[in-house]
Amino acid sequence: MSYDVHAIRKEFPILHQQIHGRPLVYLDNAATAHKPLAVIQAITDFYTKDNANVHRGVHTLSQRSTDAMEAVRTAVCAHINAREVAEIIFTRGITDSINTVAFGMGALLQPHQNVVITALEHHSNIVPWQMLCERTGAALRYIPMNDKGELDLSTLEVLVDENTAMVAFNHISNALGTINPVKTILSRAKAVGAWTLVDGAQSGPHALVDVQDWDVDFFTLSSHKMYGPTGLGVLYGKRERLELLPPYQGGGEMIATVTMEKSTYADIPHKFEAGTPHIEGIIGFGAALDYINTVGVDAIAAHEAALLDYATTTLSTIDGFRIIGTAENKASVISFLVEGTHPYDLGVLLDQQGVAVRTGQHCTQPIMDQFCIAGTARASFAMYNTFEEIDLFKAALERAVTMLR
Ligand code: C6P
Repeated sequence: MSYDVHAIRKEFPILHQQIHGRPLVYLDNAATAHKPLAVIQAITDFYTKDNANVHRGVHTLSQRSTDAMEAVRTAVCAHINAREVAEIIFTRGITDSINTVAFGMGALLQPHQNVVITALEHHSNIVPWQMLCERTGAALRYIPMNDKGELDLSTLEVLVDENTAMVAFNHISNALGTINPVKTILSRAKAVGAWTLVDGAQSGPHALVDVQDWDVDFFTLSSHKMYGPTGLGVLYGKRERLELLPPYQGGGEMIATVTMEKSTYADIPHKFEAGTPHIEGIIGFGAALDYINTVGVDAIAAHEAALLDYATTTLSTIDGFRIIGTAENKASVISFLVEGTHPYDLGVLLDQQGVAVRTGQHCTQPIMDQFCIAGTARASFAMYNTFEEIDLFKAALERAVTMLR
């Protein structure tokens, strides 16, 4: 069946509105994606029929809430092909997932060891490792990138050595769209016995990941970038790694026993899920996963790749248009500058014409520093974007540039 983008758009009520008298053209999907009716309905149904705390009650509503939440854990397990459901932990987001691992490694890391990240990371995959290295005296290294925004893997063998405890990097860069050679990096990390973490914030909505095929130790997903609710993420970890990590937060439901002197912890995944979880978010995320799988991740990726090609070609005809991040292997993100204009001004003038893009550093200041720029404007595409919207975006950008020059 051909990809019916107009049928898909009908499922996203937020898209059908005017902004400043113009139809909304939403191109800020790398920041957060919109929610289909199935997700909105699942959350409404939960509060209308089932709302109760989970794992805490014998009453019917609590049982229903618990079953609904645990069904989503099972769905996530299947979606990324984890070995077992207990390896799926619900967190507050990618940031929380990475902090959980980085904090836990504080108990394991030795001062002579090192952690390797890349020059292409979001702040949430830099700062937690800096904090860990400051606490433990370990060194933080990073794999550099070239002028196209691709990682320079010639340095891999030197940087990842027998003292490397962790290699942590993203699958797809949010700032430039670069798709990183995950298996090559993982293979080097495994050769020296290092642990591995892949940040899947930007790949979750666009690519199917098989964590057993990758043989990665930790993998993270963000619900809100996958058409689900905000405030929810997933941390996948291999059982043997999660069992070694101490928990990041203490509280209710993460314990086995508590006395006034000492506590023992529950088994995974509960050891890492202190407090009442984001139940409605998890249930909404389950509906989002169903929705993505019904449309088909491969079909979504093909549609977005076509949008990326079209946008790259058509926007490049604008005088002074420059794409930051021109990797061979790219996802549907275009970070750009236009000569003689500031990205912030472009963002404001595009918004005046109904077009939503993100401007600034995109939480990746080191990337901007390497390109010697203050920031970019960024357009990022999702399953519901159309070729007509790219034409509207181009026309709006041309008008903005004319006004600013
Ligand atoms: N990037 C963007 O506009 P949280 O905020 O925890 O859900 O996700 C953080 C994060 C981590 N890694 C990558 C690669 C990301 O893209 C993000 C979120 C958004 O690019 C918001 S800054």
